[in-house]
Amino acid sequence: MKRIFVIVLAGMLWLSACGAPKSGAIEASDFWARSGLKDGNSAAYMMLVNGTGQDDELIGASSDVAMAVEIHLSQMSADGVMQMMKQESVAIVSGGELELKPGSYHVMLIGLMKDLNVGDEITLTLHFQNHEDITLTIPVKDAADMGGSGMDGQNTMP
Ligand SMILES: [Cu+2]
Repeated sequence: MKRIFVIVLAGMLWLSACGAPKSGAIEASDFWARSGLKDGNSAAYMMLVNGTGQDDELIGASSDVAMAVEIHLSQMSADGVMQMMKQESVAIVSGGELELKPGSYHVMLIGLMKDLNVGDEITLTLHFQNHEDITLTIPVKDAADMGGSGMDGQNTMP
């Protein structure tokens, strides 16, 4: 019995000592949004790294450049059609990363309030289950220059 207790205690110490490197925050990098026309759609992309030491989830985003902002996942359906599915949340485990990129996860900007031209900047706020909001100033780029064709920015309403 005593021996089991010692093993459990050692295990707890090991877990606490070997957690992921902790920056104490979720950090966003490499963010950009695709250009688009007023009343059309666009999408924003980025890399998110969870250095908080605890699992978290991206649960939404908001921006004043679009009528609605949703988290989407683009996936090829069984019959070969690219589809976008709204995600209620996307997990980012402790020490893990979440890459939002063309043809995969993205922040969908639905119903643009104005043209998004290359060189413009938009403000986007990310919402998490645990972490505080992150507000980013995101440059608008030409998706063709970013190696992303994808369908995320097409004028298909989800
Ligand atoms: Cu989408």
